Amino acid sequence: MSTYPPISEQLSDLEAAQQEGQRKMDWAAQHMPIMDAIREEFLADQPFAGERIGMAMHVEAKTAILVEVLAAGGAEVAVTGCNPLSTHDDVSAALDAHENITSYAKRGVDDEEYYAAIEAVIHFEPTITVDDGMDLVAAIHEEYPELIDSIIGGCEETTTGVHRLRAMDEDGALEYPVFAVNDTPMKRLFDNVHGTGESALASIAMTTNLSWAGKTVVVGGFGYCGKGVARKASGQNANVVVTEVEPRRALEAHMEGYDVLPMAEAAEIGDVFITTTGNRDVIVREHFEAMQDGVLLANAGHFDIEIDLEALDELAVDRYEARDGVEAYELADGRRLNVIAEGRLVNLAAPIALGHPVEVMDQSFGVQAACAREMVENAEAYGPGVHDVPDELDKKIADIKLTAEGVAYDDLTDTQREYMGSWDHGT
Ligand code: RBV
Repeated sequence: MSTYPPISEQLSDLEAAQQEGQRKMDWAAQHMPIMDAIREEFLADQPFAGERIGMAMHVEAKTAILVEVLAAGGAEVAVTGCNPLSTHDDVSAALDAHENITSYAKRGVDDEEYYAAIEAVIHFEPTITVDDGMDLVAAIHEEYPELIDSIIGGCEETTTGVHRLRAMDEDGALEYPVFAVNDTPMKRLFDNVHGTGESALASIAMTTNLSWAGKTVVVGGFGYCGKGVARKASGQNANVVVTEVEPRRALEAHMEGYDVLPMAEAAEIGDVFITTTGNRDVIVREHFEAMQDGVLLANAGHFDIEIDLEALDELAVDRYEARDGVEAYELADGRRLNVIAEGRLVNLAAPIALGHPVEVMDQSFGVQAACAREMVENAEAYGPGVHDVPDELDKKIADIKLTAEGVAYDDLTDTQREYMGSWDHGT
């Protein structure tokens, strides 16, 4: 058994924390019609009776609703964080109070505690894993391969996790099936684009109390997240510069009307830098050297590797906390470069961060919940490796949301269906 204690054993005023956590969850739940509908289905059908679900996710109010809904479906759940700074301890405490849920998530953990909490979830011997970033899958394969036989499958929330899983799969090292939840239209066209765009900008604005209007905002990467950040920054009257390494994405950004520049040139003119690439070393020493006094540096990618903070630290002659969540690095000539939230996922790790808006997480977690069910009910259809989410299942989540919003849409007629399915209707 793991000796790492659940959150309830780590907080001093537990009751107050549980109450506040529950209040945050009640608010989120009011705006999650998809999760509401799925909860009803799960309560009736009990798809997870006898299953143990292990999760590593950002433990805040919306995620807590997903955890509760999985428990409502009959599962026992153990959960921990997927980022050392994104947990809301009060929400974690409220979850841990649930009869069938154990939460190990805590904000501000060091590396050792972070992995001890992951291990605690693994010791619970999950039959299903739900990851955001693949840390659970990795730890199980590396440290506890004997558990793999009893694991039915997993679900992965984010781009970086799916990327890691596909690399693992290509090496023949992934030994159980995992759904690429991130890659569904219902996830990435909304969560990655609107969710990241809105919440990254909101977190930076709230952390700094500075305006977007008239600023030059440099967006590193024009994937789904980068597109969202660029679009929302532009909507806030910023001048947007995009950096890219992929020619078609660079062209897409150019045709959208953004300036496209190499980072070395963007570094000289940017006021705010936001990385969204999922890759390392996007902003490095030569870029810091070229930057103007007072710039803001933030990362909206999953890991804290996009801005080379070690190099910045070496370059700096002084370092101090300029505001809550803002670390100023002062260079020899007096220029100050301000790093937000330690270069970690800014929309979740800044002190005031709340993660993506509730509505988009309702969609992403709707897909998660449906995928967990699909994995349990049709396990034999999925061998070891990364799997695309069945399209029908993704469409169903969209349909639930449209119904909740009172939006009606058309059906194909039989003639149309026949036409689309045939190849012999030429000129
Ligand atoms: N994300 N979760 C939240 N619970 O508030 N906000 C964003 C939340 C997820 C999002 O789906 C993204 O893919 C992932 O975090 C990156 O770690």
